[in-house]
Parts: sequence; structure tokens; C-alpha cells
Amino acid sequence: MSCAYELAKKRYEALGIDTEKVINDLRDVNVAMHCWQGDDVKGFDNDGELSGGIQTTGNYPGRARTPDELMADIDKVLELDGGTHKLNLHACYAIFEDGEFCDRDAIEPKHFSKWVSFAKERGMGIDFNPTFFSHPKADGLTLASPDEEIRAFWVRHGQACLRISEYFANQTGMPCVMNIWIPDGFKDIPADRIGPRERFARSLDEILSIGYDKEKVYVTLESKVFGIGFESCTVGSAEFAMGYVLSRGIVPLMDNGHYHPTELVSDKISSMLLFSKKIALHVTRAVRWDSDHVIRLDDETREIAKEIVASGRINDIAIALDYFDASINRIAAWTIGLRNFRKAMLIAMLTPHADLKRLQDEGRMTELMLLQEEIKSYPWGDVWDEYCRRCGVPTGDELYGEIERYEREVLAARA
Ligand code: RNT
Ligand code: ZN
Repeated sequence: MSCAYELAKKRYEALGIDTEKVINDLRDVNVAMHCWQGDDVKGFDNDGELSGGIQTTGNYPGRARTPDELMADIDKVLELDGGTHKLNLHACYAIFEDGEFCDRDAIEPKHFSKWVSFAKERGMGIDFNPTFFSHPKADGLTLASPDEEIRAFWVRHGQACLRISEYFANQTGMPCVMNIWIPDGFKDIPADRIGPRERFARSLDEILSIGYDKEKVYVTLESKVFGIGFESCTVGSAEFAMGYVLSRGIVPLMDNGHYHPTELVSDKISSMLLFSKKIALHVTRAVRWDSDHVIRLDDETREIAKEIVASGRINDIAIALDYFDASINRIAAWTIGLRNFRKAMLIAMLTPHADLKRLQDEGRMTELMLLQEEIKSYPWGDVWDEYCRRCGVPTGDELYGEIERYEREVLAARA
């Protein structure tokens, strides 16, 4: 134990906080690590462009091009971020063997068996996402399509993914969060808004109608305010998603890039927790739009973490990260975002929430502000370094060396 940590431990003790317990609790925070930061959301089942109104920018060398490369990169990131992780996969990451190919509506558990072995060997659970984009049939609307053939195709895709999600849960022994997000929307003012939304609701009902084990698979629905090329209307808006999840008893998923820039997900968490047994999050960083920048240790990330911890409902909240930066070393992007989210959780766990709440309830707002601000300069960084040492991952000053070596030894060979 470093003497910096010893001093920090004493400072926090005076606030009534046990840093030893916090270190253990932080290690148990299960963060779903999105596989798509490693390859710019390309996946393995198509050679086309990324579609759906989302975008990666940059062409930093070293993108993972094969399942083996992506798995190696995930392993590297796991060496750099201490704590518990789940693997978050998209359906387009199906692995086909020996020239086999099947379309999205026909994928089966066997196309993910390599991912299952990978996750099991590392003691990770798996979360899953049907992929309703980057596909010839996702040119226009998908689950909201007026073309029955196209709509039925995507319903079958959702159903196939539900079966695969159950397979993941059975294989890993851990529940699988299956998140539905569709890009459906309109660039310009639509004539009919209710029709597409009615079809989307019907499609979701049809997907869920095949039946699944609700103890093993948590189906979530992710809302969105707009996407590139879908500026005027998004079928799966916040109101649509809230109405649907609450009426059908599935789980809401809030991505903090999916709201108007002055709206904050940190303020929405508590409301959703009151009416939903579970909620799910995509933590990201939106710069001027849903840009999916790497998570920084900024105010909103810290506030989201604070709300998770202060709610006392952390076990009811499925935490996933969702960002993709192709302009810098992807391993670094992945790792920095993961570590920043975990740092935010650490800071939240090192906060005397009960004392702060008492000040609020007693109307002592001056003292509340003062204490909230004072806590910001408490020595959480020394606790973080100790946490990294105990997890066997690099501290901040060792991190770049590790990343640089991997770039030289592994990524550089990917010409
Ligand atoms: C898109 C959504 C969605 C995707 C992933 C790849 O706006 O945020 O979560 O980022 O499914
Ligand atoms: Zn998202």
C-alpha cells in the first residue's frame, strides 16, 4: 500500500467512507464493453458502409478486421481496465465458418459459439443487440416499414436474436440484456407519423410473442431524438419508447447522446427507476450531436455515476458503454472511456450521499453546495491508483507505454 493511499484512506474515513469497501465494490461494477469500438462498427457479416444515421470518423491504422483480431484487442483492453466486464455484441458480429453465410433473419446460436467460448474463458456474461442497420434491407424503414416483406424480415431478425440471447444466458449462466434500437425515421416532414409508430409497436409485439425466459433475457428498447438523415422524425422517440416499455413490461434504455443537448440523462434516471424495476444505460459523450465521442471524466458522466450510486439501485441498472472513435488508437479510445466511467463510479462511491441528502432535506443549501464542491478535491486519484494496483492493471502513468507497445507489436502489422 502506498503512503498516498494511506493518507487518502484517512481523509475518507473522516467523511465516514471506507475506501477498502469501495475498492471491492468498484471491482464488482459490471460494465458492458461494446465490441464495436474495435472495428468502427463494421461487423463481420457485410462489406457495406455503416448506415442508420450513425457515423465513425477517422482512419487511424490498426482497425480489427477479423474475429481473431477483435478478440485479441478486447483482451488487451481487459488488461488495461480493472474490474468486472460483460461483452456487448451486435448481431452483425456473427462468425460464419468455411464460406457459410446466412442473412440476418436466419442467424443461429452456432454463429456465436466462438464468442461464447471467448466470454466463458474470461468469466464474462454477454449482452446482445439485433443489428437493424448496415444491410440492403435497411435502406428505408425496418421494423416500421410499410413493406410487409421487409418488416417481416426484420421481425424474424429480432426473434432470431432473442433465441441467441437466451443461448448466451444459458451458456454463461448470466442474464443477457438484449437491446433493440432501430434507426427508422424521416429526413423531412413526414405525412404520417402514427402509421410507422403503430407498425413499430406491432413489430416489437411480434418479436416478443415468441416467448422467452424473462429471468434470463432482459429486453431493452433504446429511444433516440434524431440521426443523420433522420432529422425530422425518429419513429422510436423517447415518448414512444417510454410508452412501449412501461405498457409491455420490458426495460427502458437511455443513451445520453439521444436527447436534446440541454436534456440530461442524469436527471432522468431517478424518474425511470420509480416506474421500472430495471433500467439500462448507454453511456457515451455527445459533442454537439450524438457523436459518440470517447467518454471523458466530465460533469455529466460523473453525475450519471452519482445517480446510479445514490439511487441505491445499482443492481437494477444495466450499464453499457457506447462510443466509437476511429481517429485515435482504438485500444486507447476503448480503454480511456472505460476507465473514465469507472473513475466516475469511484468518485460516486467515495461521496457521502446520506450526509448530502440530509443537508438538502433540511434546506441547508449553502452547506450542501460547499460540501459538494469541497469533495471534488478529495484525493480520489490516490484511491484510483491503489485500485489499479490491486486489479493488476496499469496506473495512468504506465498506460501509454502499454498501448504504444501493443500498437508497435500488433496493430502495426495490420497494413
Ligand atoms: C445509435 C445507438 C446504438 C448504436 C449501437 C451500435 O444511435 O446509440 O446504441 O450506437 O447499437
Ligand atoms: Zn446507444
